[in-house]
Amino acid sequence: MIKSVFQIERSKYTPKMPKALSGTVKVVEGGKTNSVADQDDIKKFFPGTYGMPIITFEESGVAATYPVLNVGVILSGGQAPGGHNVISGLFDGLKKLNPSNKLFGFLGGPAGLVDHKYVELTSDIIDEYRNTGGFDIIGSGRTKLEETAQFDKGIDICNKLGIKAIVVIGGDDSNTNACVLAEYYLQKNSGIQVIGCPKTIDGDLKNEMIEASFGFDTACKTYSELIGNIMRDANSAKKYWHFIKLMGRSASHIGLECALQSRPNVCLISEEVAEKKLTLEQIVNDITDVVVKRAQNGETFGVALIPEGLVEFIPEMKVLIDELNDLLAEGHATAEKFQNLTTNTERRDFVIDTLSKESSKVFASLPNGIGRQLTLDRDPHGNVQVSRIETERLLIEMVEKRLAELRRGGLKISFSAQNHFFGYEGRCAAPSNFDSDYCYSLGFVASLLIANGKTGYLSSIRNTTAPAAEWIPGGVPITMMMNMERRHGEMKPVIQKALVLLDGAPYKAFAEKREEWAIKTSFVYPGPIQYWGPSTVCDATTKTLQLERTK
Ligand code: FBP
Repeated sequence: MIKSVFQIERSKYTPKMPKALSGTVKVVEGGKTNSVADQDDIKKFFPGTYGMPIITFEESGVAATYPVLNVGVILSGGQAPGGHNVISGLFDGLKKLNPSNKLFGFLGGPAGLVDHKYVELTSDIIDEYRNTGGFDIIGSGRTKLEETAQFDKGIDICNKLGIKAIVVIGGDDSNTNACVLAEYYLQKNSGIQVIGCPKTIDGDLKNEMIEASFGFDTACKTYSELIGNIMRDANSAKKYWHFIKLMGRSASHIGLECALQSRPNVCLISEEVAEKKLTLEQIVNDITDVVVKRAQNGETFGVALIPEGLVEFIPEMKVLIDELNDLLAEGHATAEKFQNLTTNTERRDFVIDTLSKESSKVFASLPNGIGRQLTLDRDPHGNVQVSRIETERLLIEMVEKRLAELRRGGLKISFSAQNHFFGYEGRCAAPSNFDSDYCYSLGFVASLLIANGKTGYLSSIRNTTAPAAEWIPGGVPITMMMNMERRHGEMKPVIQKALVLLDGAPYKAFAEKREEWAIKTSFVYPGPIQYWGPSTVCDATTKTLQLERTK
């Protein structure tokens, strides 16, 4: 593999670790735990793994020996910076426990476990990937592990390779599946443990015990750098409004964090849109107001941040999307009819005729391109692929329309817009110091959870706004994060997604300032992630984490 000068130097970085992990550790168990909601139901689904205690690892100073064990690792879902460090931390942790331990990587995500595609990860391979972005060491995928036939195929390959534990590096859906797998393997007495690691740039796998999902830090810093650059360009040329859609399938954490870092003129928060039941028209009118006020101050430019998941939070769009999901659901007669139509016009007309009156009106009011994007295939979890819906273009078009109306009433202002989508640019960036350190420790802790016989746990590192030496390593039972939710028409136990809290410190900090930022140009230019230099720059955590932890 040909490496850039940066990669060569960065590969020498030694992730900082909690002091508690420097020698041998002892397990300290807390009290029994409960799920965040629906305790009776969750208990029924997870009789073996429900109620387990929270675990903390503390320095023991007592030498310990561990029997040889083989472990399998899976990268699941979207890429997030730091995944390679989770794997290198896991590898180093296993080798420290017993140099004869082996780590196998299942290829291409959960499908690798089912299809028996794997590679043994040796130090030669691991060393190539230390402190690098991406998931290319073994690849990732979105195959859902949910059927017992898949679980049993997993047992076959684990038995063949002598694997005693599987580590699933994934988001809320993947770790929900990891917990189901842990329970199944426990009930079957298979002797295979399952441990999860909290991954996703979206930042929505977090709670009291999991302070952040890895990748969020690097992705937000990367987007904020780009947003800052665009702001400076906007402020120099003074002729464009830039509408920037930011990744985050559902929650608006990324948009909010980037807003706190860069101070845009507009930043929509999907959770607020849902809470206030704002219509698309109201959203457009609000943005137009800012455009007009700024133009009247002579500032015919601006930056608006749009969360990727917005459309699903606008009440009338949510109803429309739910209806489209049913209409296009696999096996439904309407889906078959839709697929058999050949032209876009036929498909659009069919959808308009089949939807309820209200949704049909909403669908018909959307530009053709957006309508088409809303009918594209769903992901394996049944979600609309919001990254393929050009909400930023939709909003530009609608603001232009609204301004045309105002111009007819005599208003004289110009508006010229550029659209951007920042998503994939940030998902595989070289992990920041925070993500390099955090991920390495998460992987290392996973090896300790395994060595101590745990299953159904998520690897956890707490106290993350303190220097890494003071971080608290441990494990949290996955069942503790679960509640019951309707999925594909059925109530299912799932990890509760962490949306932006409107009474949370990050949102409040933004809401307090946004009116000022809207009218008065207050841009901040965060600049690129720094890997060498003063710790105040290199080790800074996200503003979200700082605000949440100082509440
Ligand atoms: P995960 O939840 O699996 O981490 O994925 C996050 C994400 O990057 C979202 O922000 C985005 O909507 C989605 O993946 C895009 O999916 P894909 O990679 O399949 O295009």
